This record gives sequence, structure tokens and C-alpha cells, in this order.
Amino acid sequence: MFCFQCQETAGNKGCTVKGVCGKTKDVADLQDLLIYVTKGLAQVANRKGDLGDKKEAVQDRIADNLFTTITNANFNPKTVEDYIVKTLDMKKELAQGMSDLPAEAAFDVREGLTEAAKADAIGVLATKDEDIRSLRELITYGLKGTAAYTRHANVLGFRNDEVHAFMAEALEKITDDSLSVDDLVALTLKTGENGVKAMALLDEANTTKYGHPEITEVSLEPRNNPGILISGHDLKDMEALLEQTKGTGVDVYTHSEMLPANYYPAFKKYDHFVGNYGGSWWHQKEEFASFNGPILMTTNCIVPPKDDSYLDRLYTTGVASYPGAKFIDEDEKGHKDFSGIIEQAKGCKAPEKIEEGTLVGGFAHNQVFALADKVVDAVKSGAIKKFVVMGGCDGRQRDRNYYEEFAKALPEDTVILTAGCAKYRYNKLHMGDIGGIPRVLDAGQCNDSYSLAVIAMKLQEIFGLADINELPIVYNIAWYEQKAVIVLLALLSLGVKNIHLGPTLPAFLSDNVVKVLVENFNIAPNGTVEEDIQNLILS
Ligand code: FSO
Ligand code: SF4
Repeated sequence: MFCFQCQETAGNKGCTVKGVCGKTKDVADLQDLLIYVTKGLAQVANRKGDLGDKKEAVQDRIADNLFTTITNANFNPKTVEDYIVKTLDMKKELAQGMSDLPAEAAFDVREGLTEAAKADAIGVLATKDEDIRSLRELITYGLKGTAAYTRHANVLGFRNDEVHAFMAEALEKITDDSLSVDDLVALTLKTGENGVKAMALLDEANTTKYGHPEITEVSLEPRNNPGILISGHDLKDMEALLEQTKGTGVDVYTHSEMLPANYYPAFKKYDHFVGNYGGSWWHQKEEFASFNGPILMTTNCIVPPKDDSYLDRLYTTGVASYPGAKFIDEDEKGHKDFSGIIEQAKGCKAPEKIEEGTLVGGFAHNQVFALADKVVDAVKSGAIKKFVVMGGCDGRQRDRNYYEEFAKALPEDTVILTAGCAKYRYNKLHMGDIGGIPRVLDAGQCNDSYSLAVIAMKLQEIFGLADINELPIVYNIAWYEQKAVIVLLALLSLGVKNIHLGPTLPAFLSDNVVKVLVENFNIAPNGTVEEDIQNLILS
């Protein structure tokens, strides 16, 4: 096992014995094998060219394989094996008549996958050159994020063939030993461009289906009915759960990255959609225990339960999987039956109250554009001096207190733009407003970082600036998993410079790759709160 794909990797070097996330050695190896055979499937699909009526199935297989290996999505060796076998079957069928296939495409081991996955040729360390390995992994993690966003759009009926084709092309290119560091840097930026397309597609899918997020006050207090807690990012699952719980006496609450579901007009019509329960993903052990009712994990963000205390109330769906948790599959029409969760909920106690009051969110691009005049006036009058993009992820390491302290230390003429679960470090601080504009503007989930980019581009246009970096916007971004990697690459591809990235720089970036990022984009690790307030805000 060697995994260094997330910010909490052991010693900021790599997990080698067991994941800090809880992923076992076997699952880590199997996930490496899954990525390996996915590269093989991409090689075969690229050679085939026209995939005919198999096109969507192959595209979805590739994307699901990438998605399920995102940190905290799949802890289950059985389902990872199942993904591997399905990929091998698909590849074998497509490869009929092909010869001279690369090693990844030629791989066809069916027995003893756990052992086969340990081969030196399979994992991250199979690439010996540190800089090539670093770029290959940076691209792989960007593709994982792209795949996640793409699949959420796909299930809502929205597709972008270019993005799918790019994923297959890039997966093949990172197996090609003839590519230089410069080639891979170029491919990294192309990954970012495709990330923008994937996020734009998801934005279109979510807003077309559920309306544009609008300013919303979200309750943090439970009611007295039994409840179901839903987490992750999949809004189609959210809709299905709300529909199926109608009139059952069971309330629905969001957790962590599902909070922004509260901002969508289409979900406001459900009286039993009560609000949000708890904080960001890593608080779940305590919060799922006190919630008392069943929990549905629609994507990543699973933390292995302590003592399996609420395992009998934990459900997964989509690419999320956890041993012992019940899995809800979809039927051939894409329908998911949540009746089992609802029945269990009816027999559970109401959630225990763990906090009070409300929070305010819903500032995706459409809502911010509706306030554009106010915002522009506030900037022109000097009432708002700077916007600080503080999007990204939260995490359990103590040095993440930095983000709360940074938010508290910001002068009162600054506004935070956020998306992703990083917001939980400051979205309950009641930071006030500037002339009616709240000082924390939450656009939504991590994919809604796209909204922040759209807002920046709109402001650039309004102020007639030649360069997006001339705006009074600074970036102090927190990362944890691979969706934050694609958000970062997307911002770079849009020309955003001077991003502060923390709480640590990724372990998978070699010194030379960091140098490239510093020279071309002036990316910097965050410093102390005082230093960064001085450098980003006051200077
Ligand atoms: Fe990342 Fe947060 Fe959204 Fe999670 S922002 S950390 S595991 O909630 O999924 O991408
Ligand atoms: Fe370690 Fe992160 Fe990989 Fe989990 S996902 S094994 S914590 S690097």
C-alpha cells in the first residue's frame, strides 16, 4: 500500500500501513488495481474509437471507477473487486481482435485480486521518476474530481462527451513513458480546463432541475419527529428521498456537503425538509450517534464508525460503499427505493438537539448577480475592500483552526466567498454584513466553486479589467481530497494566480512540480494568520 492522495496522508508523506482515513491496506491496493485496469479500459476504448451503443456505458464505467476511489467514498473490498471485474469484462469485449496492447490493457487476472493488486507495476510507486510520478498523480486526482462532478450531472441527464473523451485520453497519456515533464504540465492544465467544463455542466444540471440557489436561512435545530440524515453531494438522491418521505412522518436533514440542498427552490416545497444537522464530514462519529435515525451517504465523506455503534443505521448508495452498511442500488430505470430507510426511521427516536439557531447561505452566481448593483457600489465606495475566497475542504487536523482564526482576524471591510465544507470553520460565527451583504457568502458544495469563478469573471467584466488577478479578490484555499484538486486546477486554468493553499501543500507534489506552480502561478503555502492577513489583505 502506498497512498498520498489526500491532505491527511500519514506524516504528509504517504499512508503505507493503513489509511489515516481508515482505508485498509487491501482496499488501498485494490483501488490502485482499479485505477490500473481503468487505464487499460481507456487504452482499449481510445483504440476502438467509435464505441457505438456501448459509448455511454464505457464512459460511465471509467468515471465511476475514478469516482469510487476518492477519499472516504469506498471502504469495501468486495465492491472494489466488483468494479475491477466489471471493468475487465468490458475491456475484454471491446478488445476483441486487438493485438499488441499495453500492459494495463492486457491485464486480465480474475482470481486472487487482492494479491494481484500488490504487484510493483500497479501502484503509485510504479513510476520511478519523482517528478513524472507527481504530475501523473496530480492529473489522476484531478480526473477523480472531474469524474465525480460529471457523474452527478450524468444522473440528472446532462452529458458532455468532450469531458468523457478527455478523461479516457488523459488516463492513457499518463501511462505513456514518452511524455516529458513539460508535456505532463500541459496535460495538467488541460485537466483543469476540463474540470471547468465538468463543473459548468453540473451547475447547469443542478440549476435546470432544481432552480437557482437563493438566499436561505437554514435551521440547525431538530424537530420532534424521527429523521433521516442525508450527506454527500448527489441532488438526485436528495430529491428522491424527499419525494419518498412525503407524508410518512419522517423528517429529512442535511449533513456536511449536502447543506446547500437547502438553498434550492425545488426542495423548499417539502415541509418535512427541516434543515441541517451538525458540521463538516469529520464530526460525523459524534453527530451520527446523536442523530438517532438512519443516515444516507450519497457520495464520499464516510468516516468509519467507532465500535460500529450506528452501522445498523448507515446506508450508502451510488459509488459509496462501507462493509456492513446497507447499500441501496438503483433499478434499470435509475429509480432508488428508500422504503427500507424510511421504515427504519419510523422506529427511531427524534434527533438530539446539538446546536441552536440558523445559518444563511445560497449565494451561487445567480443570487450574487441579483445583488450585483449593491456589491459593485460597496466596492466602489470602499465599504468592501476585499473578497477572500476561502473555499475547499475541512479536515480533522488541528492546524485547520487556522481557517477559523483567519476568518475572525479579517478586517470588517472584507467578505468571504466560500464553497465546499471548508465553510464550517466560520459559517456559524455570525460575522455580520456590509450594507446588507453578508460577510460570508456560501455558494454551495465544492463543485459550486465554479460559481465563485463565474462571479469573479462577472466582476472583471463590470469593472472592465484586463486581468482577473486585478480584482480585489484573494484566494486562501483549504484542500483535503481530490475534488479540491480539480477545483484548484480549474482555477489555474482560468488564469487565477497567487493562491494560498493549505493547511499543507500536497505530499504528491515533488519539489520541482511545486517550483513550476510557484513560477507560473505564484501558489504559496499558507503561513501564520498574522502573516497571511498582512500579505493577502493589508498589503
Ligand atoms: Fe471536499 Fe468537503 Fe465536497 Fe467532502 S469539500 S471534503 S469529503 O465535503 O466532499 O469535496
Ligand atoms: Fe491516506 Fe488519504 Fe490515502 Fe486515506 S486517502 S490512505 S488518508 S492518503
